[in-house]
Amino acid sequence: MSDAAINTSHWQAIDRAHHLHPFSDTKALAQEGCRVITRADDIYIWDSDGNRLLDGMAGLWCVNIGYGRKELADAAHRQLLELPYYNNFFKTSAPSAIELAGLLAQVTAPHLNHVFFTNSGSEANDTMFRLVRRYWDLAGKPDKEVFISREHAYHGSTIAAASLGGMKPMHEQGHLPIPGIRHIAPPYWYRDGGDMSPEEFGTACARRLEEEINALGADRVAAFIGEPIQSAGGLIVPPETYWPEIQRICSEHDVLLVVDEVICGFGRLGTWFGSDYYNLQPDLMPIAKGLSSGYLPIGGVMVADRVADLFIAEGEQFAHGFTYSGHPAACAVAIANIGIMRDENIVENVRDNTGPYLEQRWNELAQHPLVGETRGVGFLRGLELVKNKREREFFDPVGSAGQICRDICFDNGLVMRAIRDTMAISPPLTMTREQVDELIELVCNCLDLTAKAL
Ligand code: PXG
Repeated sequence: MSDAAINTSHWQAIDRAHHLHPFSDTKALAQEGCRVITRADDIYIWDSDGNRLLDGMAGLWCVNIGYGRKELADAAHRQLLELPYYNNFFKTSAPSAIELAGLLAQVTAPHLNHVFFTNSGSEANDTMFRLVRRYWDLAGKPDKEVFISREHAYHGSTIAAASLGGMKPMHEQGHLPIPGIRHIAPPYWYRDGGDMSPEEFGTACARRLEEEINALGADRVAAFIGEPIQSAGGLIVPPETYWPEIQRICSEHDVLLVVDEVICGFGRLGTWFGSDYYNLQPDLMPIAKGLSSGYLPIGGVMVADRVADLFIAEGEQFAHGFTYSGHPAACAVAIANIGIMRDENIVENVRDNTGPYLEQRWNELAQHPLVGETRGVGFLRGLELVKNKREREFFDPVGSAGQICRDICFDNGLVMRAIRDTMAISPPLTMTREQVDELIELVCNCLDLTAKAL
C-alpha cells in the first residue's frame, strides 16, 4: 500500500471510532469511511489520497477570498503573539475587536453602525433572537414576540436558529421549533409557481407575510427573518417583486426586518451584502462565514441605529455573550480579509467581470437534458435536476438524483452541494474566467455521468 493509502485508512479508523459528524449518515460513514481533506490552495482542495478537487462550494459557502492567503495566516500569527485572548465583557475590549467593529460600520449600510460579535452564524441568529425580544421589551411592547420565517430556511443549528429555520427533519429532532415562531412558504417559483408569472408569484408569496401578520395581530409580531437568496434551502432566488413587497409589509406593520447575510454577505452576490443587491434596510443583520473567509470562526449581528440607540438610551445591560465574542485573532483575520477584499476589488470584479461570465456559462447548462432550471446571482448559482424538463416533472423520491450527482462530482474532481435535486455552487470569489471554464467543463462531465447513472 502507498503511504497515502496507509494514512487514509489510519485516519478513517480513528474517525469511525471516535468522531461524530454533523449532518452525516452514520451508517454510510462507518461503511465507506470519511474523505479526509489535507490541504488547499486557491480554489482547489486535496484529499489524503492525493486527489485534487475544484471546490465549487468554497468549503461550506465561506472561503470567499480562496485558500492559501498568507496575509490571513500572518495576521493570526501576529495577534496570537501580541494578545492571544482577551474578552469584551464588563466594559473591556481589545484593539482588533474595536477596529473590526469600525470597519464593519464602514462596509455595511449607513444605518448599521453597531455589531455584537459571535463565533458562528448560529450564535448570530440566537443572539439576534434575544436582541429582538429585548428591543420590544424596552420599546414598551413586550407582546411583540413572534418571529415569522420561511419553510426550507436554514439559519443554523442552535436552538433558536434551528427553530427559526424551516427544515422539517431538524424540527423532528429535539421537539423544535420552540414556541413563538411561524413559517410561511418561500418564493420558490420553479416548484410552486404553477401558472403564475414569477412576478405574480413573488407578490403572492410576500403577501402571505401580511396575511400571517394580520392573523396574529401586528401587536404580537416581532420580526420577519429571511436570507436574500435562500441558499442551503435550495438556491431559491426570489422574483424581483418579492423583497420590495416584504420591505413594505414590515414597515407598515412595524415588524423588524432581519436579513440573514451569513452566506449572501461579503461579496457573494457581487455586492458587499445581499441587502445592497435587493435594496433592503435590515434592522438586524446576522453575518459570519465570508467575514473571515472561514480562516477562523467569527460571526456577529449588525444592529441598526433604531435598535442600538434604544439600548444605549435605556442604559441596557444586555445579559448575553460568549467567552470568545470578538476573539482577538479571529478579528485580526477578519480585518485582513476585508482589507484584501477592498484592495483587490474582489466585490467589483464579481459584479462586473467574473460574475457575469459565470452567469453566461452557467446558463448554458440549461441546455442539458437533466437540467430543468438554472438560477442564481453573482457567485451563488444553482441548477435543478428534473426527470422530464418539458413536463417539469420532478424526481421521486425528491433528492434521489441530487445525491447521485453529488457523489459523481466528488469522484470526478468537483465539489458541488446537493440540496434535494438542486445542485449548488458558491465558489471562492477569486475564481478567474479560465477557472470558470474549467468548472463548467467539470459540471458538464458530471451531469453526463449522472444522466447515465440514473
Ligand atoms: N445562516 C445561514 C443563512 C446559513 O447558511 C447559518 C446561519 C449558521 O451558521 P454557522 O456558522 O453556525 O454554521 C448558516 C450556515 C449546508 C450548510 O447545508 C449550510 C450552512 C452550514 C453548514 C452546512 O450547505 N450554513
